[in-house]
Amino acid sequence: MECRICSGRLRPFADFGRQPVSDAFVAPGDPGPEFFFHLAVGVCADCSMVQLLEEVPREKMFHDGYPYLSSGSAVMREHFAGVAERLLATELTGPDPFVVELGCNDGTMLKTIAEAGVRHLGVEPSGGVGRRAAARGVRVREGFFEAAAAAGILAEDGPADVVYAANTLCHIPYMDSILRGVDTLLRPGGVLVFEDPYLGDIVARASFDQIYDEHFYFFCATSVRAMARRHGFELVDVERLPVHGGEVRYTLARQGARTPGPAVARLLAEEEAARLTEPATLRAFASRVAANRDSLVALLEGLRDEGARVCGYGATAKSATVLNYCGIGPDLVPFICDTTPAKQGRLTPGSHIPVREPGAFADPYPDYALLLAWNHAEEIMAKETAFREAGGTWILYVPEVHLMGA
Ligand code: DWN
Ligand code: SAH
Ligand code: ZN
Repeated sequence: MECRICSGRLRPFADFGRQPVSDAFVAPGDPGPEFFFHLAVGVCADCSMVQLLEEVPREKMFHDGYPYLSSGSAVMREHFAGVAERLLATELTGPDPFVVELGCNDGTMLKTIAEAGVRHLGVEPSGGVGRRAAARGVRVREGFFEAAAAAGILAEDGPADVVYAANTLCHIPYMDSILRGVDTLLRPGGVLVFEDPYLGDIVARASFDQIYDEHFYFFCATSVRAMARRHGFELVDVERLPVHGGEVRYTLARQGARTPGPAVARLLAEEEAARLTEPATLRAFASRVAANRDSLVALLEGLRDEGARVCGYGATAKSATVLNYCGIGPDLVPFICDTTPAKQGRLTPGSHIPVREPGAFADPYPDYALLLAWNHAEEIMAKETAFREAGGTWILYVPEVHLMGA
């Protein structure tokens, strides 16, 4: 197996078996059969990039019916408003600035840029969510970003000051084409800013459900710096972010264009001290994950046997890995409630648990709720205080299986 970044040798370290497309929620009349692939992860012996061993064709994941909406979390809406404000104040201050967002989804970030009257473009292959962005006044180009698309955008709009991507670059195996495209599109002093789940947090918290079809790469400063250099870019800034269970925002500039900030060397040193990308560290992570699976399954089977009422909260893409890897079906979790219209009334991929509207949660409250959207725990627990007041108990499985009751 070859590294998708440098063709180096991949060392596999964790295997989650047969998995479905994580956001392919099954509609009642769907003809089937569902698409499955082998979910396993490895680390490159040469450039240290952690990545999936098998790639799911992009059209199977990102299409008109892609259900995920960035605006589904109040914390994320606030986060992206802050991102936009900061880009406006720091990078978009010249005459007639231009920003391109890759994977703009429903326009949660670019909405603020559009309202400020600044030139922008969202590139979004998933037509349904892209139309939601357009309805908010965001300018959208439907399609996958890659080298050819970049040339088209440059011809139409001219060079960009910033290319921004949140939770999107890690979704794209064909990074060579992406970085060539960014190089085409950015003006000489421009920057690529991207934020994605951080390998350091995934390992520290054993948050194995960050691993699913859409998440192809698991970035850290060490591997991103190596990846950037292959394309004439330099990693000039990193910033840890609390969202989605721990992310890092990376800033890349052309080599020599900006002086790297002190945070880069600090994070690189931290990763080295933790031996973050060494096979022994990653194998230890895999062992903790297997132990967590066993205790989660034992807990849910015990609750079923004693007749407790259980439901799931948040039909996340991440939950596909948990549910299918642990073999959790409707016998252990009879339904999951979720605010996303395109998921409701459907079944979770592979595990076939019905997804219901949020009102189903309190009607009546279950005894236990498995928090599949654990990355939004603070936001969800703050709005669902009545659940615990009514005697309900949350089940979390990150960083290990634990209960949060009254
Ligand atoms: O990287 C990705 C991230 C940004 O979003 C994509 N590959 C796909 C998606 O992953 P996810 O589905 O695991 O993301 P979230 O943000 O953890 O999904 C939360 C889910 O929970 C959504 O379906 C909405 C739902 N939800 C809810 O029902 N009530 C969320 C909140 C905050 C709530 O209060
Ligand atoms: N940026 C949003 C959405 C993340 S979900 C957020 O952080 O909440 C990932 C998004 O990337 C999806 O909307 C998907 O359609 C899009 N995507 C996938 N491949 C892409 C590509 N090659 N170019 C642009 N967008 C892409
Ligand atoms: Zn490599």
